[in-house]
Amino acid sequence: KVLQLTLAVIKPDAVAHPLMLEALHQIILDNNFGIVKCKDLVWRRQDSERFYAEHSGRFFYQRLVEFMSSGPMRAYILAREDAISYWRELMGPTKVFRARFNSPASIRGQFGLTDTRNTTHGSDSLESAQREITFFFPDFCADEWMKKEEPLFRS
Ligand code: DAT
Ligand code: MG
Repeated sequence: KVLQLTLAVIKPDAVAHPLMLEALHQIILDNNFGIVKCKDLVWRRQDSERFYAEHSGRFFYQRLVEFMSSGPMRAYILAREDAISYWRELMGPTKVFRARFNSPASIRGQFGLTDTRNTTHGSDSLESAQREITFFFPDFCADEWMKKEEPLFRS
């Protein structure tokens, strides 16, 4: 098993509720992620469009873009063994109905409101993790960080 970095985002629906934000932050800590970076930010509409360009043309795209630029978000770079798939697993399925009924203990199962307002984002592959980390944290160099910091997470 190797240490991985992933990009996790608490979306505007959850940041709007302090208790939900706190609960999600605690889930990150309870699951043994290292918090490498964390920042609060608000997207302009064009940030939202650029980040979700792969979905342009889908029926939910306008709704998604508007929602993601509707208020503050919190972005994390998280470190853990298998961080990418582990965080995806904690989030649960994209669709709220599936999350509620098939994975009720997952983040989306507990907190998701609709298919769009689904509480969190997580990178889904090594490639998207790299791209998304750079999207949110342009000054962050993963290679440098791995070289310098990995020993801290070995035990
Ligand atoms: P995920 O966020 O699980 O990686 P995705 O990459 O397929 O899911 O889609 C990105 C976001 O777009 C998702 O978090 C919410 C929105 N979305 C996806 N499918 C949707 C749908 N069928 N209806 C409404 N919104 C949707
Ligand atoms: Mg996705």
